[in-house]
Amino acid sequence: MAILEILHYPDPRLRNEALPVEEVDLEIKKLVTDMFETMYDAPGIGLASIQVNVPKRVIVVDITEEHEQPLCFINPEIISKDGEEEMDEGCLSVPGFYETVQRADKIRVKALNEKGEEFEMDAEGLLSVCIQHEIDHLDGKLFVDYISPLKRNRIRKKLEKDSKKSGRKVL
Ligand code: K1U
Ligand code: ZN
Repeated sequence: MAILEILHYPDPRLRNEALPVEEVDLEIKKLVTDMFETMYDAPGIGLASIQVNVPKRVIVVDITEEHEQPLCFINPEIISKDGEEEMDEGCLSVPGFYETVQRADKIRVKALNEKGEEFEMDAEGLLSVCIQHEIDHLDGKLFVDYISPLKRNRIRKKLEKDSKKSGRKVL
């Protein structure tokens, strides 16, 4: 098990598009284990592989306080959407900022689990929003892309300053 480094906006590697997983092998299973550990340690309610600089289509989610509903989605696809929902979103790659984003309220998602088995599930509310946020990461998209350029630039400048102060590499 390992805690992975989470990339911070505006790191350009967050804009990479993740490629489909061909086979759920030991390497992917270890990635899933490490992603859960990293998400719980952060702490967060979701994490996408792109955030730990692995461009493969893997996300993990657990919206419960007690860590009792760990969900892993490999090659996730939203097959239906319904309704609209506005929610304040945060992101482990954009630490310290929360902004309101509008997304679908209900979704049906198809994916492989950590055993490589295909499954479908319905999600609504926070779970639905979190899955949509994580799938956006796999396509190189961040929640700041939904807000005004003015707010986005303020966030970028603040995080660039923080990265320089902390000695984090700014690419
Ligand atoms: O993708 C990420 O960076 C994870 C992100 C997921 C998310 C949060 C809120 C709305 C949509 C997607 C986070 O987990 S940010 C941290 C957070 O929300 C949280 C942390 C601890 C307890 C509860 C929530
Ligand atoms: Zn995020």
